[in-house]
Amino acid sequence: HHHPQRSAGVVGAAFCRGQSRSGVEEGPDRIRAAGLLDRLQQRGCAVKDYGNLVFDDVVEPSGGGGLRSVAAVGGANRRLSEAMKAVKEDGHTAVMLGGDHSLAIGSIHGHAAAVGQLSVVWVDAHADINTPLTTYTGNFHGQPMSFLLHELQSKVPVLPNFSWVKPCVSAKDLVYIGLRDVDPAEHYILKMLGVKVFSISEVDRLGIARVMEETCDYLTARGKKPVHLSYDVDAIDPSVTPATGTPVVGGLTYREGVYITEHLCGTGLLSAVDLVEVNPLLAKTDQDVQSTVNTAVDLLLGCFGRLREGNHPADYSLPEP
Ligand code: 5AB
Ligand code: MN
Ligand code: MN
Ligand code: MN
Repeated sequence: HHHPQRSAGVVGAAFCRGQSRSGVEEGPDRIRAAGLLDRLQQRGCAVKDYGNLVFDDVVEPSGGGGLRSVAAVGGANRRLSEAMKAVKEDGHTAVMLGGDHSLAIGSIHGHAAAVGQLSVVWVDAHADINTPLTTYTGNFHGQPMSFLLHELQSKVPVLPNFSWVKPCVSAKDLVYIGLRDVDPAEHYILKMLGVKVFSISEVDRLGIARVMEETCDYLTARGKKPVHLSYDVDAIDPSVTPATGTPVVGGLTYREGVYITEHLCGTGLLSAVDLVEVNPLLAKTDQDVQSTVNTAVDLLLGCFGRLREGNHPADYSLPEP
């Protein structure tokens, strides 16, 4: 059967237990309420909304070793992995609306389960590559990449509700953009594995256009693989996206942030995107919430072909006088 060239399969993951601040679970509904689905459809993009996942109530085992909500995070990501796999098997470009960034475990795992080897572009102020043994906050939203990388498998203990997770990404298929708050252990891991990083300093030095060219050259040098874009809104400067749990000064501009999505869309390789860490309860004003949510929508529209130069339908014709 036929799948349209570009369709969005949207999964909401209203989950906050990968970190400590409530409100990030409102992300999916706030992003929908800002008109994401309508605006994709107006652009001629077919949309299927899979709704918000229902997560089991989980009783945490005692102990836990300082890790927050380990069984809940493992269980939620298992469900999300199955959902993302199904969205990909239905032929869509998958959109995972978070929720906190621990959800990248299930999102990327499910994506890889459906399509095989992936490239991952991780846009974030943070590297989110702590292991459960290096984290000093205990928050899983700072750890997802450690569960996904083949190269870190021997450093990651098996945790309650995590035994289903199989590493599925190679370090050479991962590129970071926007980093500016990296823990010492994370910095060590990035250097040890030789991960390609365009920190915010490289964005300053090279400009975002060259960063994106080099990102795509690097990832496609060993063959073109489907791209998973994992976009944390805290990559963008907090003056633009203040409603987020771990803001860091000196981030990407709105224009740099959107450019990343336009460029990746233009490669034709974008296969799934996460949009995470929108927390409407952490803004001081409603305008701050709107700015954050509207930016999230614009990033997603960029992933589906919206160009700031303008667009027109392929069958457009001028009215005759
Ligand atoms: B986010 C920190 N490195 O491990 C940690 O927002 C922050 O998904 C993680 O990027 C930030 O808790 C997680 C200190
Ligand atoms: Mn099908
Ligand atoms: Mn993150
Ligand atoms: Mn972050």
